[in-house]
Amino acid sequence: MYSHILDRRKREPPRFPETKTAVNTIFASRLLTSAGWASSVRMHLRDGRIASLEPGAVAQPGDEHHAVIVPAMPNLHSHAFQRGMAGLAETRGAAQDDFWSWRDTMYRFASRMTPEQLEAVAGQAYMEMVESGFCRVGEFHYLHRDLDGRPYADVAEMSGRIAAAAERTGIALTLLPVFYAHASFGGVAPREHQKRFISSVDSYARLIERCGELLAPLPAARLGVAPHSLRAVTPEELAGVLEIARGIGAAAPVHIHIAEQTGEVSDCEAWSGARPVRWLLDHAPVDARWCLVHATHVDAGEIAGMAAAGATVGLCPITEANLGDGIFPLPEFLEQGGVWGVGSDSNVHISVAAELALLEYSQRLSRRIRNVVGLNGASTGGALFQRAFAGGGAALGTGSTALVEGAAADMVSLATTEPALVCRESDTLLDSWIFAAPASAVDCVWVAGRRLVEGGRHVRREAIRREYVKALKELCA
Ligand code: NGQ
Ligand code: ZN
Repeated sequence: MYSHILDRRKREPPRFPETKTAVNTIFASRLLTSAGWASSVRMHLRDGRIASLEPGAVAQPGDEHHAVIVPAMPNLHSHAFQRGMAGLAETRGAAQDDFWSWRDTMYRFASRMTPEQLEAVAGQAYMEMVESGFCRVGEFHYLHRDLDGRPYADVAEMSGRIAAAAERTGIALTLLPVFYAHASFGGVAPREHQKRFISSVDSYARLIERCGELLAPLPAARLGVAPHSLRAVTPEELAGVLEIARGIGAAAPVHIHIAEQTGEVSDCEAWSGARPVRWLLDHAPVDARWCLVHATHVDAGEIAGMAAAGATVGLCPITEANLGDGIFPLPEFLEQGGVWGVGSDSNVHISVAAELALLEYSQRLSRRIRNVVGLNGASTGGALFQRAFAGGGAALGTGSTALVEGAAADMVSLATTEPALVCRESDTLLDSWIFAAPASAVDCVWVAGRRLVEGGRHVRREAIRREYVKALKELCA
């Protein structure tokens, strides 16, 4: 039961005694603002926000000095529990391995996880996210029921564990409780290994209500809805979920997995006569609140439709590569002005820089050209970073939180002593971080003004790791 977490919160609001939380002044030699790079910037932080930004300033005694500060990145799609099985599905089975055989392994892992273990595994995943430069996670959370598929006494027991892990690590949370009801298109009954995921529209309404209560003490948290996929949700259920989303608020994010696999596209065509993205655009009010996760297999009309709707495409390059999904037609989507962000999805490897590098590299490999995402004369790292940042904010319900006065102080300082970053300036810093630097290029990370990472290490790393090791030993016993 997560009620102990709620009770504890009531007594003692979330805080990080390990970090400075009061007024704080930072001096950055170079800082990436919404208007581009600024030099010699003094920044005052207050109550988790940037109270003032003064470029061209002179450092004052007591200022905390950093060479380079950039915004921290939103991670728009995660299944935190899957961090615990990273590397455990890399042996080919008797038949040809694919997404669906990986999913069987993942289901077996999910079927054993207790609430305590979920909290510990999510804690490790979120800590690694923050250490790599992510400030916020969109948790697409679907492990709702107990090991036998019965509802927990509290419908939001497992969601509470996700919130507790976010609180423990300091990452900002956009919780996306998943609605899941069927094994395939046309309302096929769920399989045995899907029994922990299942909701009815009524039980989902109760879940969303409880999640709202649960997130209330976390000032940066957001709540959205997540119909899992067109495979798992009937059109009637989708309408019910969207009705529930209206109860959260007009701007509540709506996330859905879509068109990740060619098998999913052909099944959707067999069911409806239309491809998945086409079906969705024709039957749902897709707009800027929506995040279409993967959208790997799309034709020209679907690309134009997604861009025109203003939806964010949620690209998860490392997971999509790991699962053999395919390659999103990014150049064509960019031509239409499409919005996209990145997610770490299966969390097989957690890294802001590696997600962005692989996104660009998969395009280079398939198109046999270079600098695909960059505009003429502009840095590719700069373009990748700015676009992923804007799309992530749009998808997670925060809008752009670029480093400007009044914005949340969610930021990363880069270690310019890192050989890969020596003699790099402005956007070539981003190019060199993304394409050329090791993980140690991240020095400090602040979320809501709290310095959670120092010298590349989360301030709670040891304790969080201990809890993770204990949970993994239990799960692997
Ligand atoms: C998930 N993951 O929900 O964790 C899915 C697998 C499914 C990805 N699609 C389950 N990458 O899609 O049916
Ligand atoms: Zn996913």
